[in-house]
Amino acid sequence: MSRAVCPGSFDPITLGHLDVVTRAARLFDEVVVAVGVNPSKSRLFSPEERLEMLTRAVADLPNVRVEGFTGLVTDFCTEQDAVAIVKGLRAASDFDYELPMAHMNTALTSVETVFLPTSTGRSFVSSSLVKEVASLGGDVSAFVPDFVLEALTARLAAR
Ligand code: COD
Repeated sequence: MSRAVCPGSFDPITLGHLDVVTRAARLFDEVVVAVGVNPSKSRLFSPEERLEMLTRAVADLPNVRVEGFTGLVTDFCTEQDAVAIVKGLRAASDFDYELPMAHMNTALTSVETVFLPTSTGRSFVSSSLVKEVASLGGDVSAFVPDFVLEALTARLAAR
C-alpha cells in the first residue's frame, strides 16, 4: 500500500490546497493531510481550527485523513510509514522555496517529494492573499470552501 503525506499550514485551507490533495488521492492508496506550523508565517486560525476545517473539506475523499503534527515533517512521514511528500507548485518561486526542503527531507530520511503543478485558474490562490483580500473587504468566495469563508468572515469581524 502506498501512503503519501500532504503537509502545509493551511491557514486557512483554500481550493488550491484541496485541488492538490484531491489529485494526490488519485495517485496514492492513502493520503494523510498533515497540518503543521510554519514559524515564518503569522497565523489566523489555531491548529485545532485548521484541523477541523481540513477534516470537513476532505470528508468526501474516502482515502484521505487529516492529522496535526509538530516537529520535522520527515519524522511524521516515518511515523505514518509514508513513501512520499506531495507538494503543489504554483510558480518558479514555489519551486525555489520547495526544492531545498525536498533535498533536505530526502537527506534526512529516504522520503521522496512529488510536485504537482497547480491547476489552471488556481495559480494565484494562496492562504496569505485570501486573508489579505478578505481583511480589506474583497470577495474571496471563489477561492475557499463556503464554511471557510464563514469562519474567515467571523474571525476578521472579531478583530
Ligand atoms: N495550487 C497548488 N498548490 C498550492 C496552492 C495552489 N493554489 N496553494 C498552496 N499550495 C501548496 C504549497 O505550494 C505547498 O506545497 C502546500 O500547498 C502547503 O502550502 P501552505 O502555504 O499551507 O503551507 P506552508 O508552505 O506554510 O507549509 C510549510 C510546512 C508546514 C509544510 C513546512 O514548514 C514544514 O514542513 N514544517 C515542518 C518542520 C520541518 O520539517 N522543517 C524542515 C523542512 S526541510
